[in-house]
Amino acid sequence: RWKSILHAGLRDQDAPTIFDRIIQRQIPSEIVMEDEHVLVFKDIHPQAPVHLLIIPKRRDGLTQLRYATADHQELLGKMFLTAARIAKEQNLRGYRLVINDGSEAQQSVFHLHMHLLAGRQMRWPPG
Ligand code: DGP
Repeated sequence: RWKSILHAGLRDQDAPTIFDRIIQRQIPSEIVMEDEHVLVFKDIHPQAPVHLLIIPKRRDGLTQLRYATADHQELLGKMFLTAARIAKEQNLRGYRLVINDGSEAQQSVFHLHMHLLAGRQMRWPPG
């Protein structure tokens, strides 16, 4: 079955992810903010005192940032503005935004997401 789906032009990672179940409230998560387009919730494996995930509610082909087109421009801008607004609301002194694209970059969930990390001194380069 997957073979025929792949032949239909879909990528193998277009299968639903755990984030769909979070969006649909089929599994619990600590939701910080939600609107029509984006959902923000706490990462289950926090790498900093504040570790949020900002995701589009409709994946719309964005398993990875690399598949972004001009059609996604507004959504991508929305994700950045959401991060900046939350950082302001939570009075974060400094914060880091991360998008892992591809397994070499340690992407594990193939539904575009932006990590917002804060609450501790960051180091550079990241591991
Ligand atoms: P990445 O490695 O960039 O694909 O990040 C995926 C993140 O998703 C990772 O930091 C852990 C988080 N995550 C995975 N499964 C769940 C889950 O069921 N709930 C929550 N809240 N976060 C999850």
